[in-house]
Amino acid sequence: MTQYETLFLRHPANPILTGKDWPYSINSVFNAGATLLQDGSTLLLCRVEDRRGLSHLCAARSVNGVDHWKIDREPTLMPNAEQYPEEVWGIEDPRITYAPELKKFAVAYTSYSRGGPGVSLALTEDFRSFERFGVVMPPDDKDAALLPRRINGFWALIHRPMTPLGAHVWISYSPDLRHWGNHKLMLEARRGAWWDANKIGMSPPPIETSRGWLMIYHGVRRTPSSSIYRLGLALFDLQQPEKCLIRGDSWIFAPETAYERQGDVQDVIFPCGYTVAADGDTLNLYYGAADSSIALAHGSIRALLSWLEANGHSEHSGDRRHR
Ligand code: BMA
Repeated sequence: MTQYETLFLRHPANPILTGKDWPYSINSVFNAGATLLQDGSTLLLCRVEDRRGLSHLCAARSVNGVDHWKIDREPTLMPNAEQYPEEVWGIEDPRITYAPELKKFAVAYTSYSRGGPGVSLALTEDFRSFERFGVVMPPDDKDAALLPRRINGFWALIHRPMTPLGAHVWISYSPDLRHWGNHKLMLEARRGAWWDANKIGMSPPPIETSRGWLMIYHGVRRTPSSSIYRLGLALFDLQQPEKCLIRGDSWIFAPETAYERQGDVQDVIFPCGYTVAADGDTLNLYYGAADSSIALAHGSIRALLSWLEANGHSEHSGDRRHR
């Protein structure tokens, strides 16, 4: 039997955070955004679901990014339906990007409105106070993250609008983070039997490498019994991020362990954040497992890029067999 290469290794302490660790009563914790703080410690902005079913965000900090988490005693960012009606059913799945120009972290998250999920944006310096921008992409849209710097003078937001033709990844541009336009299709869900047919979305924010923006994205395979969330890779041009340079054919990481296969939603791995270790190569990928806990897996950026070279194809080859 062909042996597939292992690109992500699960941490033996998985799951590293569950609802039992929380200082207040919750249902579950999953899908956390991640970033390194100035002192080298790790911050996770976790999606916490309460027993009403509504989510808010809560920060957890750890020196080594694995254990001894210091979790905020109270929710860090609560939905504020009075001022932001789009948050009436909660806020979910934050992705964090540090923008050196602003000297601030940009948090793109899903606001769950009566009209469906939309994308909201907030800026923060310390994950204690937040400047909310409200909805930047109306429903139905989610899986968003800001690129860390302007591209040709414009901020760029990657997101996943739902269309009658499927759920594909798009990128949009803005001069001021408030007015968005120049929308471009970035990565299309494949069709038919593919693991990433019909519905895909960016997982954590893209990773900037010398060869391009490396995107870890999820593909949702609908089966008669469930939906399976798996991860794949694609690489995009640094100066023109809507241009896909290489796309991997097979998925590279999938639900396998008990905590990924069983939980509130079975067969889901859902990373919203990563940190890069001091060696500049080791990737610490934080992912929600079965919508019930947070887990950690390690990979190597170099290994992901070589795998793509060997197992991907150019989206511009005109070869439509892959669609
Ligand atoms: C997606 C998102 C994620 C969730 C996943 C599985 O659509 O809503 O928050 O983890 O479904 O339920």
